[in-house]
Amino acid sequence: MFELMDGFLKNDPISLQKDILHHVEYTVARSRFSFDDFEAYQALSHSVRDRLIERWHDTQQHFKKKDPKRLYFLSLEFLMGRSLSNSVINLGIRDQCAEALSQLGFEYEVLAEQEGDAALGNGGLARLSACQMDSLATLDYPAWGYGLRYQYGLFRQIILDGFQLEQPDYWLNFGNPWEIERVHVSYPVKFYGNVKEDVVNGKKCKVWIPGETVEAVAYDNPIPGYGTRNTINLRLWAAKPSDGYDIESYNTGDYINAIVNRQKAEIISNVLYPDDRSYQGKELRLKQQYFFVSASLQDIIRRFKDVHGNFDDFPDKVALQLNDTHPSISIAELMRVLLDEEHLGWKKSWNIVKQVFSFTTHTVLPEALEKVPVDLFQNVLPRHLEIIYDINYAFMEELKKKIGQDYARLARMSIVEEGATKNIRVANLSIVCSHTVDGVSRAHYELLKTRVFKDFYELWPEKFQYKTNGVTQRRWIVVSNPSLCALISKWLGTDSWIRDIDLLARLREYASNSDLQKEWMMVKKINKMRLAEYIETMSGVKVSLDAMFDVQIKRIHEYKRQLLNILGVIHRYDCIKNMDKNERKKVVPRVCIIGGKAPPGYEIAKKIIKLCHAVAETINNDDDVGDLLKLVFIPDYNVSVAELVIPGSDLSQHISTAGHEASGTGSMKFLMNGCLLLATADGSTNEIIEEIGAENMFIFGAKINEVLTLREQDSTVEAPLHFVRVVRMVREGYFGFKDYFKSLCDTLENGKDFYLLGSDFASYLEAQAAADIAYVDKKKWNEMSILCTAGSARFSSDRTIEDYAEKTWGIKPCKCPF
Ligand code: 26Q
Repeated sequence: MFELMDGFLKNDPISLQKDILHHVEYTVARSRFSFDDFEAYQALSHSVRDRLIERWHDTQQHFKKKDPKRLYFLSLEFLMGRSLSNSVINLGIRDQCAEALSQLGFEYEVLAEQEGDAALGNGGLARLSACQMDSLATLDYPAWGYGLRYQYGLFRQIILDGFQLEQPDYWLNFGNPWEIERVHVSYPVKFYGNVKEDVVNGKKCKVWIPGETVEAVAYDNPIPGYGTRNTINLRLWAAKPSDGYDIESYNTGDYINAIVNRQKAEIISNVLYPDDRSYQGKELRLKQQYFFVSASLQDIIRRFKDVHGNFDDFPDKVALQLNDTHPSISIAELMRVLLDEEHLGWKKSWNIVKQVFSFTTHTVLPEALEKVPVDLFQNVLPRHLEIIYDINYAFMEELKKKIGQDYARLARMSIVEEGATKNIRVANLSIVCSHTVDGVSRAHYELLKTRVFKDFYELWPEKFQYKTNGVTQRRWIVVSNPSLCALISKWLGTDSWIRDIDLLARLREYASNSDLQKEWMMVKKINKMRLAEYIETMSGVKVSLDAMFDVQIKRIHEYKRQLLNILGVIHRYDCIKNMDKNERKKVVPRVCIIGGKAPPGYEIAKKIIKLCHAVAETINNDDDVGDLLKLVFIPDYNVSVAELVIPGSDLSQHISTAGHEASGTGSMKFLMNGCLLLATADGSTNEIIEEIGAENMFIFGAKINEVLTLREQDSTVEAPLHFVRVVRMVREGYFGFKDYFKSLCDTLENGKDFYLLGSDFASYLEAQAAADIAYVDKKKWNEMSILCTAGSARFSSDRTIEDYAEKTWGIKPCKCPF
């Protein structure tokens, strides 16, 4: 049935069509004469997947033959979004698929929309992992991703009467054609129990007698590179009961209960924890971390041992990347395997461990650093706790030699935090045991050196680096904005920028060209139309395409200051209401769009969502204001919603209190799509300013080094009148729900304005006014917009990954021949 070319599946429309029909009949099991959009999506996906599998096999075969140093990217979160649209682009078969389908009476775009998002992550960190996997594949690096196959991804956000409700995301309900279940790739993972002394080969050693075993089963997700045959693997682990699980119950004859108990093993990979940086020390979370790390290391060591007789070459063949502290228990696990199973002795094991790990932190706040109570550790992973104590002892001894008896500093740097409850400081463990510690932007790196990890920086300055985050232009331009993609390629005379992003800079030459500007504006209009339709379906609000689409989409958090945005909208509304007819003629119409999920237990964040709805209700129903101002909340923000919203935005907001956003990557996606930025000088914004110039952005607010002083002054300095007025409107019930919003208003007044909304308010309004003025001058605005795209090259994850490969991981491309 399948048409082969040189032994490979062919990619012409006729061959694709045959494959689709084959899968309709034999995989989806529907009649080839009658199948619906979803079934067509399934059949198309299976046809694409077949092609991915071929490339996957060839790539793995090639890696095996060449045996290069491999990178293993360990992350508890990957936000992959949809796979079909991304795969057909990276395989270069989008048009062929569209043609094959159209002859069958289906539209490619409609089918692509059938797919739900794979949402196995929370936000920035998780989407970054996905972008980096795309770059690793495209740049031919011999890399693997490892993570957890949660049955429930990030919760779905439902809005009821303006309040956020969370619903489970049972994303596997309709099957997942993008994964390959490997029933034979499974490893036992052990928990609990105790540690005994033993003698092996005449030497004393420790033996862990675990109390529970759970099986980790591999699910492989092929990640295709663009313009290359290389297709790498994202291996996600699912928990299954092991044969040895709860043998006791069988022996006591309680068969039914024994089966019920067995199923409990699966809980480990059931659900993704919503990002709650203050939510720590939960047993299930620790078990998730160890489960995926233990299975991954068994897999990695097995692969290494297939080729190598001893561990001498391990650091030359294996790089282990810790995506934040979440997988850091792998340090103790590798040490345990080398010590207790391979019997290499402490010195040799430690020498290996300290050469293989690199650690990237995504946090700014010291209080957000992960801690695990020692009691919990002792119970779940007793042998690992011992090893961590031993590592800490050696570290403390070494440190004393260097810094003497500075007990305060020793206590701060210790991996073990003493106190009422003793804790393991996972970040300290990660720094001590990694050869490199990376920040995610230059500003973040400066904060790490001077505040968060100051003591460690002074001890080991050479360990600290940064790699400014980046995003993949494949998903964020080619997949999500096909019209812009075509326009860029037309003007550059090539589509090579899709692999070689630096070429984008050549657009600068044409930034003031009126022909390009006209076409640029047309593309924006098409994308705004698509977004306007979506807004109308989701919220019932009709918006004018002439209005400036002003967007803030990201997780809801006080530090990201969606509240500042909403207060700004209230101010705008208040101003319009007080204008006469003539003044109103000068107003630049705005559609303010906010979207994002609040962590389920974060009360204030949830109130911000409700406030947005309450204000929207008032404004959108005020005929007196009409198209001059609209406010809409886009529910259930996720990767595919972002793909729709970003290309249709004119202005986007990245307005965190300076010093709080480690990097921010949303801004980079908007930048690539020619959307102007209204931003504080936080995270990666400073680097964006360097690339495109402050004159092409709307920058406002306190700088990182001013924030601490402002905070001290906050109780003494009076907030500006405009600010006091809009907060009072909320407090006094102008938008209803007076009692409900009281605690929200309390976070802004009486010296409690920790995130400095009051002190930044005036300059925020100025930046907004500057954006209004710029928008009126269409020529100028278009030029700025083109310069945004042209200046976005530095923010491609291709650049980030090449940097990591060279400076942190020491890996080289390993290209699979076509
Ligand atoms: C912690 C404990 C228990 C449960 C969950 C968590 C948890 C989960 C996810 C803590 C943090 C996260 C995610 C953090 C994150 O996304 N950070 C963002 O990372 C981006 C990529 O580097 C940066 O651009 C953002 O600035 C940063 O906020």
